Amino acid sequence: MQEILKIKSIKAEEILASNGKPTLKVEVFLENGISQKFKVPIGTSKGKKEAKEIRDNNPNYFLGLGVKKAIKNIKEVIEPKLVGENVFLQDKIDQILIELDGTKDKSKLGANALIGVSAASLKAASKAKKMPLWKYVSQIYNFSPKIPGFLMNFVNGGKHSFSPLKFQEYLFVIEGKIKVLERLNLAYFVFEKLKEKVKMLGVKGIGVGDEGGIVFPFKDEKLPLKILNEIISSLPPLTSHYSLPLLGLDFAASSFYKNGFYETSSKNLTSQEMLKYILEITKKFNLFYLEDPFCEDDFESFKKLNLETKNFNFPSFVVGDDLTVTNETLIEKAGKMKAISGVIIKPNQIGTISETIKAIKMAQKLNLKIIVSHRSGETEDNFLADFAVGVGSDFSKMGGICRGERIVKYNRIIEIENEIQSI
Ligand code: 2PG
Ligand code: MG
Repeated sequence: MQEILKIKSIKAEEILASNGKPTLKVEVFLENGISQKFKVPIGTSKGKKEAKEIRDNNPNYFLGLGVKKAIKNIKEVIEPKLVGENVFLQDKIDQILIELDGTKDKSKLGANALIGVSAASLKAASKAKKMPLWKYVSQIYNFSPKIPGFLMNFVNGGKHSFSPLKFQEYLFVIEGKIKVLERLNLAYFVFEKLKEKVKMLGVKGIGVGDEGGIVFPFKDEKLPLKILNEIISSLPPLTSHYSLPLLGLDFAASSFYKNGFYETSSKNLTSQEMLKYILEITKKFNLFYLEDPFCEDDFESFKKLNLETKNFNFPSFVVGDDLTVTNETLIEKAGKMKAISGVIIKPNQIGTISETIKAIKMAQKLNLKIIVSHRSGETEDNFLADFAVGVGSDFSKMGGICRGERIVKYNRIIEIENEIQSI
């Protein structure tokens, strides 16, 4: 018999995300007095097919970025319909949200309003069941929970920093074979060495980008790869039992694709030339992970790259983010045409938890690696850590070993590792 616990009320407030922009904090209250909050993250390099967040466009208030309209939608449209609904029926709650909005891209009520309510409901339900969130997610959606590998951000370029680098993220890949604190120990070592090496190049001040990586002060896209590879080969002996960490890139290529060309540091490249360039750096620097290597409409180039990397003698994943935007249909398209071998999952790209789950199930069915990811504008909410574990993701992207809103997620993963072991 399905247990019933009704939603009593929903509160929504304006707070700030890590980039200073307003976002929503949504709290769902249940009839037994339990409540849970979710703080909504914000993307910067967004896919054009992502669900749309609603902003106020009042230039005198946070330069138009206020979210009072989204809050009004929760109070006036969403709350009246969800009060009295059973919090344990997540799919039904999300279906009501989807129908109330009625648009394909969630632009009527706002994806920021919808994901706020959807995720806060999920958190409240897990609290009511007295279960950690990761466990609740794995049980209701039938996943095998696991601690994912880490894709940690060490250098921030593109739209995530003031760096002249065109590529957005230089990632350090730590597979899920060693304990979380050992991984963080490795990451700390690499981050400190990286800062030392960059200083040795004559740089006086080193900034931190949106996701906790350094703001690299040079435009040469290959230089961070060269430096990071040098550091990896000098890692201390404690890692000898572990297959060497590798590097990855989130190119976020749509952000430097202009008028049919990829504008790299040295020259403007056609898609074919970009493919050659990516293959060259992938081989040279042993790149394990290639996210959004082409612009978000170019499924064909993704496919060519995915095919070529299969011939390499080391694993290399081609991953869709802006290409697939956590959308079940786009993931199915990209997966079936073999354009990708992994997929980024971000709940606010699609707008509800149950649609996110559908996207994950589709990716699993097509044998794609699942990477649960933060956004560049994050909050102190650690939801993502539980969610990544609960859906049994292969990897998580939660930022560098720097900035509080990234560290809270790693700290939660440390706790979850202990929770999983004690079961
Ligand atoms: C990405 C994300 C997170 P944003 O492109 O993968 O790293 O960035 O949140 O700005 O879309
Ligand atoms: Mg990305």
